[in-house]
Amino acid sequence: MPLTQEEIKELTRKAWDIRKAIVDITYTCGGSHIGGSLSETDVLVALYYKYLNIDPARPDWEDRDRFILSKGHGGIGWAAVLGDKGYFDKALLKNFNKTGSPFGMHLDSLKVKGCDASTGSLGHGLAIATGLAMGARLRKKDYRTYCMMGDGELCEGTVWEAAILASHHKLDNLTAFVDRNGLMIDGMTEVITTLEPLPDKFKAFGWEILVVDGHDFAAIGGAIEKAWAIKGRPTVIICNTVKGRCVDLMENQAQWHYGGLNSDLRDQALACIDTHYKGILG
Ligand SMILES: Cc1ncc(C[n+]2csc(CCOP(=O)(O)OP(=O)(O)O)c2C)c(N)n1
Repeated sequence: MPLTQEEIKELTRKAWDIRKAIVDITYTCGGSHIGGSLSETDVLVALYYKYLNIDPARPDWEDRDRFILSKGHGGIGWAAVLGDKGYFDKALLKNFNKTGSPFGMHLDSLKVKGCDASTGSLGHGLAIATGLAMGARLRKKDYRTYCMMGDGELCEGTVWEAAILASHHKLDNLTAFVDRNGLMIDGMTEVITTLEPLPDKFKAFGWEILVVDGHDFAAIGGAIEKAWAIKGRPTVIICNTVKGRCVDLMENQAQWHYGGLNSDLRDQALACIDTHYKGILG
């Protein structure tokens, strides 16, 4: 069922909070992969606050949906969501990436509740997700598996090995997202290693392809529900996004792949985010 206007507003409010949390945590921890964390936010918010069948009080519940953040460097955004969902006390994020904290820059499934797989070395999340989706089928479980990859990450050959396997096994319980912000660590994907025509590449591997605006909750939700209905093959939702989304000085800037914030920059970033959302929500 399409999202209602009220649900879209709720998700928008949540994305506002999460983006501000990403900026705050980046300030306190000294630096993060902030650009790609701001681009992935809306898909994470749609999943965690609407679509995933999860119970933060039971992180190991066998029938929960699985989510793998294959672009593990976006862990700061994922941690902000998991903390807000109640997997752990979000006050712990004040020590994010500091010595003794359970949170490294890339989340560790042995230390962080709600994190189903440790990632960070790019190119492995889709293979893990493929295994989880196969496991659901073998054990006759109804849970779905979701995996988010970066577009730069698609340069890893292991992504395509997993894509072949998932398609061979007709894993229609698997949905992948590509955070298609057009930038990788050091510049534009199309300058460094051409990915387009990306939909055709996944199509050739036997996947169903949906392309959406990755900052539009109605579009993200519509695609997730479409993927549920597709039988006999996995689906990839290519989400067109903006790296650094909502912070003017960071938007589409490769140098904000990773960065730290002093108090002036933090205040500037928070003000940008507030202006963006006040413009939408009033
Ligand atoms: C195997 C591996 N090689 C290199 C890196 C270093 N690295 C971290 S992020 C990144 C760029 C990834 O680009 P993209 O997937 O587009 O991420 P996003 O723009 O969404 O942040 C690289 C090369 C890594 N984490 N793992």
